[in-house]
Amino acid sequence: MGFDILSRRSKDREKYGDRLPPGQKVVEDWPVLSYGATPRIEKGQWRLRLYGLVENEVELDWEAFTAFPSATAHCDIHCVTAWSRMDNDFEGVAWLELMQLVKPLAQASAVLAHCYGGYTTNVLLSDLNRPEVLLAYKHDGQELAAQHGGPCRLVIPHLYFWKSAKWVRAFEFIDKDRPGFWEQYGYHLRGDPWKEQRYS
Ligand SMILES: Nc1nc2c(c(=O)[nH]1)N[C@H]1C(S)=C(S)[C@@H](COP(=O)(O)O)O[C@H]1N2
Ligand SMILES: [Mo]
Repeated sequence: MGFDILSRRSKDREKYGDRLPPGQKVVEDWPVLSYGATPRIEKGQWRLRLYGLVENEVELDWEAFTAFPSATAHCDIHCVTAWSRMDNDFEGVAWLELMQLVKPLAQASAVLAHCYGGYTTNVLLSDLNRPEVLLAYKHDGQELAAQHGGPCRLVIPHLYFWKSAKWVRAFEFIDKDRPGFWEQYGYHLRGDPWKEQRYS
């Protein structure tokens, strides 16, 4: 019933106040939202490539990737389908750590994330270059489950969660923002939940 949803939303609002973006409701579980099947990638086969408009293109294997110091982010996540999951603890490698290694060129303004399984999403460098943005391999103290993007996913807490690419395998540095998978189907190019940038 519509009334139930409305009263639940106002309870969420009472509990979380400004932490809850407009139009969102809190869930206690963690829904799985994947387009297509879950790719299964062994850590031994896993590679992460950073290429395009950078000084140093690199390809990291699991050992090289996990040799970077680990960073944590305590955050809420907001799906464009209107659920929010509060108080997540992610652990992984800080995006900014990798930027010190690859050094994006001045003309790079955005990135296209490419995933195992074919999914892509575009993100501005200005949205990625923030200390809480991680390439996460753990969630709430556990190894990231395959359906949630394990062994490694992007986590960008301040944008709708479709930007947080699961099973990420490459970042392509580009000069001009170019729509990824959902963006080509009408999702907003940026996806700020506070501005309700759901569709374009
Ligand atoms: N590779 C890949 N990444 C993806 C998706 C996907 O289908 N494939 N779905 C996106 C969407 S729409 C959301 S809401 C979140 C869901 O993450 P979860 O399944 O861990 O909740 O992952 C995002 N990242
Ligand atoms: Mo989503």
